[in-house]
Amino acid sequence: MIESWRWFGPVDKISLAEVAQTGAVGVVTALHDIPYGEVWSVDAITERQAMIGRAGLGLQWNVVESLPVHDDIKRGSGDLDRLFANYRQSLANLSTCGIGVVCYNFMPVLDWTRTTLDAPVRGGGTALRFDAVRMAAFELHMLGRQEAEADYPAEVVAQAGAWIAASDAVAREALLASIMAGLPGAFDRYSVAALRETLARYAGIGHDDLRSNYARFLAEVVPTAAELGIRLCVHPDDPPRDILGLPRIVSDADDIDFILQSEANVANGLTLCSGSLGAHPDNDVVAIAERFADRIHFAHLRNVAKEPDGSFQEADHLDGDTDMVALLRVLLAEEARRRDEGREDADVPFRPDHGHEIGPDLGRGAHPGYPLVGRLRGLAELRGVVAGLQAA
Ligand code: DNO
Repeated sequence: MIESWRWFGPVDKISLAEVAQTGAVGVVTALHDIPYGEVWSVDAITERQAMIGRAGLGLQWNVVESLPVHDDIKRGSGDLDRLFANYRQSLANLSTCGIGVVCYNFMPVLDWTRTTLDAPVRGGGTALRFDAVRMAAFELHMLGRQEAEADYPAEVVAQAGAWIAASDAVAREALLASIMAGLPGAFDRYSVAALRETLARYAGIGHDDLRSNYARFLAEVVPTAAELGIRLCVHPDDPPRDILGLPRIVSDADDIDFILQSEANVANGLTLCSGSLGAHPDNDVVAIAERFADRIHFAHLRNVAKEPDGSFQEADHLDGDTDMVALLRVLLAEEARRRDEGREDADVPFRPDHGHEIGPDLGRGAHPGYPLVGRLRGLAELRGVVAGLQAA
């Protein structure tokens, strides 16, 4: 397992020196300032590599997260030939620079979505939370999407009405900002009105349409990735369910099976995100990891605790609903299998995904979910489990 750390580039509040202090050796990053759909040039990539290398800390950019897929590709309209060509060119440039693992997602419009960025945890820390009542309040009463009533239990709909009635403008603004916080780049933060317009562009696009647009994307880029020796790895939907009336198609084992079979090449792989998959009540994350082990090129390790109404909150890395020890056992067994085959990609890069804000994290203003100490706690715990399993 290659201990890695997500770093958002020069804007990150956490320095590369601090990343090195965590013990991680891999840096997971992206060129967030390049607009979606444009080519990542060799110059831009090497500049970022030099920045990471220049620090002289023994760090290396080992995973791209993410090379974003333009929304036109997801919607299946627009100048797709240009977008596919650009994506292939970016892959070629990354390969020229020696970077071989590329994560992306196929979530329409938004990326990961939470309603609360500062849910209190023991001792005064904070955690990310998806609250079904607040999400319903947003959809029904801020966005005005009446159809959303069918997406929530009656009890949640009623509580959403109460939440909105008791809320003030500040609370509603904070809810919107929390929902938008998952978008990593400098682009595409929506106001309620802009979000409504963007959602309208998906009218009539259902699961099957999105799946066929996805299959087309894979057919366009996987052969190039395979030739270049790049391993693509899709990140699951977070949360793994439709939201805002948008279809989501990377949520469970059936979805993953469809994706991996649609281009049956190892270059078409999966980011095993235990937290995203673990938020679905029917997903057995350990079983999913076992089933698709040979296509896992990258792992995001974190945990969530689910609640009966569809809410969930991010738990400590070894706590929550997924048995992290069992999951690591599966990943280590897969690495051993690859090693036996003499494969160069035997070691799976992983990063401690998200973390609570604790101690000195509070008030430091790191990217939501990405504080230093909370993630370091996760990394240290995961490192301990790996060492224990390897010694057993
Ligand atoms: C959340 C992240 C995701 C991920 C993208 C990949 O913290 O894991 O935002 O980077 O979905 O494209």
